[in-house]
Order: sequence, then structure tokens, then C-alpha cells
Amino acid sequence: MKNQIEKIKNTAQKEILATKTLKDIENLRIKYLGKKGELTAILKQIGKFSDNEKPIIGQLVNEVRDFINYSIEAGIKEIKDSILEQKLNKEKIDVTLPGIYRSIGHKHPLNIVLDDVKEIFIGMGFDIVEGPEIENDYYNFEALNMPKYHPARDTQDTFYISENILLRTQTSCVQIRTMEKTQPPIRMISPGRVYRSDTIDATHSPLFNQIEGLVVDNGVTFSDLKGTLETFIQALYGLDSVVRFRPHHFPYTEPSAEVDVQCFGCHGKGCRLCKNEGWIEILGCGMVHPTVLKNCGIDSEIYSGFAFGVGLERIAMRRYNIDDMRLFYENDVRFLNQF
Ligand code: 2U9
Repeated sequence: MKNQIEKIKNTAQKEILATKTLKDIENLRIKYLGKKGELTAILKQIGKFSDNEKPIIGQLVNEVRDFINYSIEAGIKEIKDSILEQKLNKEKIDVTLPGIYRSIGHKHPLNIVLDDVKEIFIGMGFDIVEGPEIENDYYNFEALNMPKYHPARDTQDTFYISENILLRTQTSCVQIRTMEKTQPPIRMISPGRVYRSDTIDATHSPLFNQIEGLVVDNGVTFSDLKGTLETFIQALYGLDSVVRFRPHHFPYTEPSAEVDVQCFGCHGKGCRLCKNEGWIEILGCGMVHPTVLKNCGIDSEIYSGFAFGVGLERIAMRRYNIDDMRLFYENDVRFLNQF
């Protein structure tokens, strides 16, 4: 019997060492240690042996059982280790390989110019204020000295949502709302989208961006306006920029002016860039009309102010020599990658 048990031990050891899969090794566990296994079969016959032999055979079977159990667990660990090693080898990462290049996005040209403009005005002590794009007739027209049937309303082809609600045609509504809430001193710019029912072409779009500015305080004069806007234009286009103020008319400012910068291409002589005029129009401005101040609860006997408005697309087109504003909205990466 001892020999038979030893033989079982040796064969089991050989078979365990030869297995390559977890399934096969589990089958060996059943074969040797299971209820119908070879060792269990021997234990079942133990009654046939003498009382002297019984404990010896019992002990030997238990020793072999422990040995097979231990060998199976060791075999399982070995197979699992080898599976893991194969997996790790397959997934090995070569950290010395160059990485995959992913191009990162960058600022849109309109945002580059907008950020520059904001920085210039923040440097002069202005606040940045934003407001709603859907407005009512009062904030877009009435408060700005453009009552119903005022001819200036026709120049701003308006998108009406209802009789009283519209898409703002200028960001001036933000300044009105600010003046209603705040007493002077006020120094602010309001950048944002505005809407006009224009046909799309190289210089018109139904949606474009404006930056308007407002300064209201004790004793603000047209000289302050000139100094501020000259400083702005020279910071934006270079210290050698030559600026001129041309009289104009807006219902919300009095006196009003348009501001031109001398053509960078021909220095005033006239060329294709400036359509032979020698000057390029940049913005509109003026002293805030006393009626507008009064509409917002500001006493025009004590306070005065100046305001200005500039189209963001227009100044970006000048800066980058772009002749078609549709390029800003089409998001063609061949265009955007140039900035
Ligand atoms: C208040 C009072 C006055 C804002 C002004 C302009 C002149 C102007 C145009 C520039 C190009 C519009 O985008 S554009 O087409 N704007 O010429 N804007 S003065 O005047 C204000 C604003 C708010 C309370």
C-alpha cells in the first residue's frame, strides 16, 4: 500500500509540473483530492488494514494529500505568474518612444485683439462690463435719445423678437444699465455681440462684435476724449500712429466725431489699402448727450461724459490686413492657424 501511495505522489507531482493551464490543474485537484479521487479511494479501504497499519497509512495519505495540495497551489501561482508576465510583455511601453503630437488650440484672432483692447483700457482704469444680448426698445433706443420714429433707428436694421423685444444693435444698453445703477465716476468698456439685419458681404455681417466705452465724471471734456482715444489707438497700432477727429452726428452724443488713423500703407498719400483716401476710419465717439445722462438719473449740470464705439472685426481686419470679415466666422483652420 505504501508503494501505491508513493506512486500516486510521484505521478501527481509529474502531472502537476507538466500542466500549463489553470483548468488542467483544477482537474488534477479533482483527480487526486476530490471525493472520487485516488487518495480518497485508499482512505475508503482503510478498514481492511490491521489496527497497527491503519494510523501509518492514514498519516501517509494525509502527508501525500498535503504535498499534492501544496504542489497544486504552487503550480497555480506559477501559471498565474506566467500569464501575468506574458500580458506585461505584450503591453510593454517603450518610454523612450516619442509621444503622439496633439496640436493644441489657440486664441481666435478676434479674441487676440479683444484681449489686447481690454488690457489697454484696464491699464487706463476702466472696468469691463457685459450685459444681455436680448434687450428691449427702451435700453436699445429710447434711453439713447432715439424715440420711436427717430430716423437713426432706420440705420440700425433691427431684428425684432416682438414689438418691444429685440436683439441689441449696439452694446450701449450696457452703459445705460450701468448708469442707472451707479453714480459717477464711471469708467467702463462693454465688449459684446451685436445684431443688425445686414446682408452678409466682405464688410457686413448680421452678427458682429463691438467695444463701446463710457467715462462720466465731474468736468470730463472733449480733450479727455481725444487724449484717451489717441492713447488707445497708439497702444493698438503703434506709437507713431497719426490720428484725426472728423465732426459727425450721433443722437446719443453731442458733439460727435469719427476717428481716422493715417493709412499705415501710404502714410496719408493714398493707396489701395485706404481706397486712396490716405485715412482709415476706426471708431465713432462724442460727449454723452445731456438727455441720455438725464434718462439715467445723472445730473448733466454736475457731470459730463464721453463715449465711443468701435467694431472689433474692423480693427482686427486693419491689424492683420484681412479684407473679408467672413473669414472670422467660418472657422477654417487654414485661416485660424495663421494667428
Ligand atoms: C451711451 C452714450 C453714448 C457710443 C458710441 C459710436 C459713437 C459709434 C460705431 C462704431 C462702429 C458702431 O460698431 S460700429 O458700427 N459706434 O460710432 N458709438 S458714440 O455712444 C454711447 C454709448 C452709450 C450711454
